[in-house]
Amino acid sequence: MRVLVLGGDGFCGWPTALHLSAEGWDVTIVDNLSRRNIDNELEVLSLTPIRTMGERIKAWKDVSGRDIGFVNMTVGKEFDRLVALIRDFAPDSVVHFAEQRAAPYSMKSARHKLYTVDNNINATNHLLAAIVESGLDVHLAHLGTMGVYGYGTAGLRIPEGYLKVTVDTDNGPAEQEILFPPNPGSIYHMTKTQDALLFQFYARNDNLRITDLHQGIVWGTQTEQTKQDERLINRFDYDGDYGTVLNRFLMQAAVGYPLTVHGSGGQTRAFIHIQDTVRCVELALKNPPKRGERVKILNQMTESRRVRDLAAMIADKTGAEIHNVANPRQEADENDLVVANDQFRDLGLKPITLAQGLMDEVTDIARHYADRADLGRVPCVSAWNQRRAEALENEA
Ligand code: NAD
Ligand code: USQ
Repeated sequence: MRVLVLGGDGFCGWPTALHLSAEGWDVTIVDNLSRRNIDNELEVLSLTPIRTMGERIKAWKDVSGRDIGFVNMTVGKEFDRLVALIRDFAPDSVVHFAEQRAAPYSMKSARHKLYTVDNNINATNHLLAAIVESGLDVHLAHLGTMGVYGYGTAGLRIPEGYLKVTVDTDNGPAEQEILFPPNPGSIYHMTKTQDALLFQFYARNDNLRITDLHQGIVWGTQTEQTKQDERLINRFDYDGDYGTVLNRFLMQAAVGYPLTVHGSGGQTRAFIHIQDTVRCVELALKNPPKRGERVKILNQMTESRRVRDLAAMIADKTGAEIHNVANPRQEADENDLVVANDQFRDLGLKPITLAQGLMDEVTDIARHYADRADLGRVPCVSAWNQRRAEALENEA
């Protein structure tokens, strides 16, 4: 089985490429290394010492004896090269991680909004059009987000992607399943809701086989493969733009920085460990939709937690202090979140729980590499709007 991993140098993409290679897939990574350039722009480095793509691939060959290919390409800008690559490599599947994925980065300035929309929507549209152009029957698995649902669903158990509604017709009420109404909380999340429309269109118009994985916030760093050699280590983002909440709290606890809870911390979010991410992608690739079927949508998350409860759990285990700081985001202070994830459980996923993995992450990664941290990069300074910017200034 052959697979292209678009965005395979990133936090989720690199361990996925290794996992699929270890499982016997013939893997080629496509990435333009834009994430590494954004580190240069933001003047911050991954907490873990990630190696160059060349060193990573060589280390994997040393450890496993297996080859992984690499193509440096901007998906969304080099259409003819992309079509040629799909025709030459003839993948069974493409996994699409190649998007700008940080909500705070997407809200930093007008330029960052434009870049995120341009990069993400063009990447997805080029990929879909290229698969059609190639004439091959390629299954596309895209990494989407739980954030497409929004966080004000008033206790509704979020179904896997589609919503059952009753509509009035001339013959009386009729049931329909519609794409869940999009309710994005940032420009980044908005690009994912646009992706969903592109998928719906191409699946119906061109019979493309597409799976959209609505993933929660990924935590952890290492997988079975990235642990095998320090040269394979995965990236760990802790800065105010790219660091996600749980990994930030773990790093903050390790370096003695008070945990930065935004507002009351009543925001409830969905989480998944990176090891489960790579397993879910493999399960999705092994269980594609049939040609002519609608887009298969799965909720790729394993636990929902409130931000303040996460902070309390980590403080309890580590003795870290908690600071409630002004929230730079325009978001609900308190929300409930109940999510259906039956499909992955039915496919055999046995999730890693927060209770099992948290302390390993603090000691093996966050404390181990603490001296690489630049504490000046920890605060979240990207404000969603003028009102939020003023709140941050007043607090400073
Ligand atoms: P990441 O930024 O670490 O990796 C993305 C990779 O894609 C980077 O290596 C980057 O260089 C590459 N890339 C971006 N645009 C590209 C383009 N136009 N052409 C070629 N390469 C390009 O992000 P991640 O955390 O690995 O996330 C991967 C995907 O998973 C994203 O689409 C994100 O929306 C989704 N996701 C991530 C999380 C999370 O918590 N990290 C949660 C849910 C969903
Ligand atoms: N938060 C804090 N303190 C912090 C950082 C964040 O309280 O120091 C809060 C935020 O205000 C927010 C919540 O934690 O309410 C989650 O923030 P996050 O940065 O961890 O996650 P988010 O911006 O939603 O984005 C991340 C990934 C994105 C993915 C998304 C999945 O960067 O790629 O799509 O998680 S989900 O949240 O399910 O939409």
